[in-house]
This record gives sequence, C-alpha cells and structure tokens, in this order.
Amino acid sequence: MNTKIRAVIFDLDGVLVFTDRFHYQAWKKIADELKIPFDEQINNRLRGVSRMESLEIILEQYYGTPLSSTCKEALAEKKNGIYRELLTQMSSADVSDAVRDTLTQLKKKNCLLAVGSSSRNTRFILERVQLTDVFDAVADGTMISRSKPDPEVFLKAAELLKIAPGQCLVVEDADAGIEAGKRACMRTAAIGDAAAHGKADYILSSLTELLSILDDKKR
Ligand code: B16
Ligand code: MG
Repeated sequence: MNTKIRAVIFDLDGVLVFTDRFHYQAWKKIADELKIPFDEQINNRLRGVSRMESLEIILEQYYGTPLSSTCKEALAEKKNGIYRELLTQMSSADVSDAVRDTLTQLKKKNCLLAVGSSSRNTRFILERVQLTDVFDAVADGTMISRSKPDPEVFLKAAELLKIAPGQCLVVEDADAGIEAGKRACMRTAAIGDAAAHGKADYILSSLTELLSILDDKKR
C-alpha cells in the first residue's frame, strides 16, 4: 500500500505561474540574433532544463563559427537579462484562482507545501507574484548542481521539509520533471505539456484535482 502523501512539491514555471512564455520570448531573441530556428516545439524541450543546458539545446541548430564557453555564458546572461525584464510585468494577478485556492485548501489539510524549480529566478518570481509566504520550503536552481531529470531539486525540497521522499507528491508540466520525481521515489502528477505523455501517476486537467487525490483514502 502507498504511504500517505504529506507534502506537495510544485514545479514553478508552467505549474504555479506561466513564465514559459517569457522564456520563449527571451530565447527567441537570442536565437534570431544567431539566425537559429526556434519554435514552440524546441521551447517545449527547455521545460525544467537549466539555463545553460537550454542554450545547448538551442545551439544544436547553430552552424556558424564555434562559440567559446565565455561567449555561451554571455549569451545565457543576455537571455536572462531579457527574461528578468519581462518578469517585471508580473504581479499577484498572474496567479490563477485555481492555483491560489488549491494552495489554501492544501494548507487547511495540513499538507506541507514546497517549490522544486530548476530556475535560478525562483525567489524573484515568487516575490513578484506574492507567493513567497505560502511555501514551507523552496528548492531552486541556486541550490543544485544537476537539473531535472536528475532528482536533486526534489530531494532537496524533501530535505528542507524534513520529510521522506515517499510521502511527497511532485506536480510537474515537464517530462524531465516527471522523470525527476520518479527518480526521487516520489509520486507524480502531470499538468499541461507533461499530461499528454501519460508517464505520471496522476494526470491533472486543473490543479484543484490535487484535493481529491489527497482525499482519496485508497492512495
Ligand atoms: P532560469 P521549472 C525551469 O523552471 C524552466 O522550465 C526552464 O525552461 C528554465 O530553463 C529553467 O527553469 C531555468 O530557469 O533561467 O530562470 O534559471 O519549470 O523547473 O520551474
Ligand atoms: Mg515547469
């Protein structure tokens, strides 16, 4: 029988907030400058993947003069500057009612809440949308050396919550994140892009469905 779920670890981009459109716009500018094709399909491959690994994916279709690591770091830095400028548009209005209500209801059920994101901008984003105080723990890209599908960020979140991985449920929009949750020996719930691939334990069409998963006595 499965252990009771006592904590939910949320991915940030694509689950709690939709910063993926800003990632797209910022990477598109960099790709256009390098004359590299970039579309939604390539953007989907960047979900949950670190900034430098994202750049390497984009550069798969770059056939110009080889780029030094200094140059690649400058490109990633430039993308981040564009991205952070776009993030300044965000406010608490960018968190949907479904997200806020679900977090409130989960707290009422004494469920521990954490964020597990590859993003090094996690704290900045949580502040912008006024979600910082909601979470018992935040594990992000500044705390890990291996990004999803490696389980490091979710194991870090469980460690911060002082809870066993088997008592955690990961909510993810990326296949890489579902894989990371599974490797962390946690249960997984997919929403958005990852929901189409059926690799998770639960498929969500809305975050509110988490409430019935936690209520399900048979889980
Ligand atoms: P940053 P998540 C991930 O966040 C994004 O999905 C991914 O597209 C991005 O490259 C990564 O964060 C790093 O973000 O450049 O802000 O450090 O989905 O794990 O919350
Ligand atoms: Mg995501």
